[in-house]
Amino acid sequence: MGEIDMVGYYIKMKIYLASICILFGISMGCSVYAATSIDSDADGVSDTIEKLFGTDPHKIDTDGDGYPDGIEISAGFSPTNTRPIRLEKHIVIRISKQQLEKQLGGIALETFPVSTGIKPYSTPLGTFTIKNKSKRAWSDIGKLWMPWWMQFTYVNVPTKGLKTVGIHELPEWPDGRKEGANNLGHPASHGCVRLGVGPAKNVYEWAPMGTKVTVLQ
Ligand SMILES: [Ca+2]
Ligand SMILES: [Ca+2]
Repeated sequence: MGEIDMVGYYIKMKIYLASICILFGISMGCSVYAATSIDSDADGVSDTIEKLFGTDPHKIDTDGDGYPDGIEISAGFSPTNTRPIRLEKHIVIRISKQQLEKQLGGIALETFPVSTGIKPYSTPLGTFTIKNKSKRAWSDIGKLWMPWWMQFTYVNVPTKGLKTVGIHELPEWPDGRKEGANNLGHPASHGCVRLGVGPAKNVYEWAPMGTKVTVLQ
């Protein structure tokens, strides 16, 4: 067993206890990818998504390695291989749809509404990686707080120089005001990608540093 395998098995051990919540149907904050579809084996992954992963929608642990499909997918591992194979995490932002998609191994797990940059501050298109994370970052340019901040690129703002661009929760001002969720679903930011309360923390905790971020028109 190589070093990478050892790390993988250690992580799998750490998530083992969490599998209890799937097996016994106890709500312990497990990720559930079954919101809009049938989940025949109640493992937290819809039949539709199981089909995409090639797992058995009627079997809680398709590869028989002791870890339910839902737990393996939630932790970023292949649910069809007994070895600890990590699948690539990828955040895809579609400006035309004003949506952010969490992909694992090329399969869309969840989609959330966003607000991207309003012209002339359109969110830059391209492929980037998460370069910096902070649970609560301050914007000197916007004079506002950005909860669950994940920077993925820079833009050059005339007279103000380089400005970081990232994904974050609806912003908050020092006087306590917070941007309303009614400003999701259409461009409203100065370049960043805003997520609602809940999805922002979800994506922050799911995506490690270095996660690929692709912004499409
Ligand atoms: Ca299932
Ligand atoms: Ca398994």
